[in-house]
Amino acid sequence: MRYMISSFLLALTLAFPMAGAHAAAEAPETKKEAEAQAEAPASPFMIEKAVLRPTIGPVRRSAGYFTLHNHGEADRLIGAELEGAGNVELHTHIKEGEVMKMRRIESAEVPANGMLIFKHRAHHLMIFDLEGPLEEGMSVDGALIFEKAGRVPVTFSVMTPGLSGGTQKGDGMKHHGSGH
Ligand SMILES: [Cu+2]
Repeated sequence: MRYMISSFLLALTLAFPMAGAHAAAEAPETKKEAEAQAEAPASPFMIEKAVLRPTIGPVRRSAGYFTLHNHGEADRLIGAELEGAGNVELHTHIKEGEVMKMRRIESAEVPANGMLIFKHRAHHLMIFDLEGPLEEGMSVDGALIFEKAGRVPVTFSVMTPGLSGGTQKGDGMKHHGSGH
């Protein structure tokens, strides 16, 4: 964890040191807090609307979306993982003439105190080689991987984004069926 900590996080860190030897000497309440924090390491990110598209028939592919709020310094999303998926790539859509095309991207910028939005027809996660189908209502654990903040766990809900309101306006409800 090499990211710069905000004053809020700094206060937490000072109040509840995570170093095991020190924590062992703390009062029980404080120890509990320290343990809770150790399980879910402090992250400058708040991730919402983490959604995966249901799979279609035998196709073991999906797309993932989320809205990330960054309350810290700038970072870069450099990868993602999903339980039961062989591979997850970062993709974007670019317009070439009249045609929208998908391109793999190596990373995506997370602005300081800003947002990173993955949504239909923009940046999105492409999920390959799923072990089984993704059905509406399922929850799937995964993680987003950042250059500075490291691995940040996230739980995705499987739902059709157009029905969930999980994507931004102007997004279009239509889907061409190939999981993008
Ligand atoms: Cu794609």
